[in-house]
Amino acid sequence: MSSATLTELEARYQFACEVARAAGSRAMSWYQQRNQLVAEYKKDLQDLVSEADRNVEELIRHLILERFPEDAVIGEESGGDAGQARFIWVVDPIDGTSNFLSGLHNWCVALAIVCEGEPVIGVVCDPNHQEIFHACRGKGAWMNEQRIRAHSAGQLSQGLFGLGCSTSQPAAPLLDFISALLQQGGMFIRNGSGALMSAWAAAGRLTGYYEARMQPWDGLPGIVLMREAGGETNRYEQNNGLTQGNPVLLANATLWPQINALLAEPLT
Ligand code: 2AM
Ligand code: CA
Repeated sequence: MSSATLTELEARYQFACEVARAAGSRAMSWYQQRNQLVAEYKKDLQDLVSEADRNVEELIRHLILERFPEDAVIGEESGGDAGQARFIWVVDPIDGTSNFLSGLHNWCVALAIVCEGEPVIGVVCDPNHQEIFHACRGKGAWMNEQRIRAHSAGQLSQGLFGLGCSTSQPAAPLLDFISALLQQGGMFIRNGSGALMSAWAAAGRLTGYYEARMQPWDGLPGIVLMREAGGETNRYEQNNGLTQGNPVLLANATLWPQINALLAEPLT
């Protein structure tokens, strides 16, 4: 466990929520004028970015470094270097950019803080619904002022299970997983924002969430949220997950092994 003191964590936890709200509000102003934005492509035609992503990330970086100059910030759009910093902020200014540019309301600002290799704070801000999901190690998981908990389902056939995918991963294993889930009487949903769906899983709206690979900036907030919501996660930190990304499987302790058993390569 990291050596972060309560004071260090509390100061950053409160501030992370403030930054996420400010970023959510800035992103919302861009969203309301989205017709003026030009979509640009990163790795392929499904991997989008625009001026809004870069501008919101710049705002987040500026706010964090003004308040905590000794911390490091790593962002999806502008990268960054952790250096020797004890607290590393990992930032996705807009998770769900494709939705954002298409006028679909499922997108969010996602932030996480890692201290000495441990993800300790996770925040997901959804300004379209005035919801902020937040968690800090040892303090539970919350949506606005309300405590949230993982879904209580005991069987795969209950509720909606969240799935994420992108062109970075092969289709066949995902199709096999979906097929196995449906054959067990389960049902899935994909909304196009992995960080937001993970937060919904932590809030018990979904029975869980799976994605074959999530980058740290969209994966880490849900990892912290689900752990603090009383659910299970895979060991996302292993094999350089904090810098390179890893698969993500979130669910309650009863469902987690049942879902994991449906994967061609079960997780640990
Ligand atoms: P983004 O909106 O921050 O780019 C959409 O399917 C989900 O996958 C979103 O969380 C999106 O994040 C992410 N995503 C989109 N393109 C991706 C890619 N090439 N590699 C990994 N994740 C990607
Ligand atoms: Ca993004």
